[in-house]
Amino acid sequence: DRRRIPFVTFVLGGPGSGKGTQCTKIVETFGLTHISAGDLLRKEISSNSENGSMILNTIKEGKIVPSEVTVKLIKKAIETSENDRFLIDGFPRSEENRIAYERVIGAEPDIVLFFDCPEQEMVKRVLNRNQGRIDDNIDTVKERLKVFAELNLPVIKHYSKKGKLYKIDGTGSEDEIFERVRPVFAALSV
Ligand code: UP5
Ligand code: MG
Repeated sequence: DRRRIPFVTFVLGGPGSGKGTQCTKIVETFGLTHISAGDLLRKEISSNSENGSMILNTIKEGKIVPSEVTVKLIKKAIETSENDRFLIDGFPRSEENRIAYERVIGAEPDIVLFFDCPEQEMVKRVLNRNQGRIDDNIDTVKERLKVFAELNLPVIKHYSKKGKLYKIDGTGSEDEIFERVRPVFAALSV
């Protein structure tokens, strides 16, 4: 039977901290549905939607797309899914994003994962990715790091105060990191 209110995990961390990589592993092991805000926005660009060029320019500059646009895409992804347990990856990126989400969805997330990783390691990973992302260049990465520190860290602090934050050491191999994540979901048995 479908839960009326879904179980939601926000997955946060700086650019290249391993959010997407770890979400894939969580999906494989625990069966949650992965909703990547960045992927939803990139899909909007490639589908030539009305907001496509605005989103492209915002991502190119490493800035944050207006909450209204992103929340709408996330809401649709939740509503069209058969699942009732979600990983929302790379969102909310600011207090404004957070407040817009909580207002529109009408609920707070159940838990928040934060992949804590040194800046130099994040830069190295992003610049090595080589998948043609328009924001994977040194200038945009610097801006993404700045925006993360200024606007996303306050969101992380907010959920820490609420006792919902799981801070995960984001250094080491992908498997080592996943062994730090595993107990979070194993204990919830969600
Ligand atoms: N890698 C992963 N784990 C590794 C490990 N342990 N050791 C060595 N290498 C590792 O990993 C990054 C790279 O590192 C990969 O090549 C991976 O193989 C390797 P990944 O798992 O992709 O890290 P992730 O944290 O997902 O990095 P990403 O670059 O996706 O993070 P961002 O937060 O920068 O990107 P996102 O797609 O979320 O957002 C992009 C832009 O969209 C934002 O800058 C913003 O402009 C816009 N946006 C919004 O405006 N609003 C939103 O809500 C979301 C996005
Ligand atoms: Mg990602």
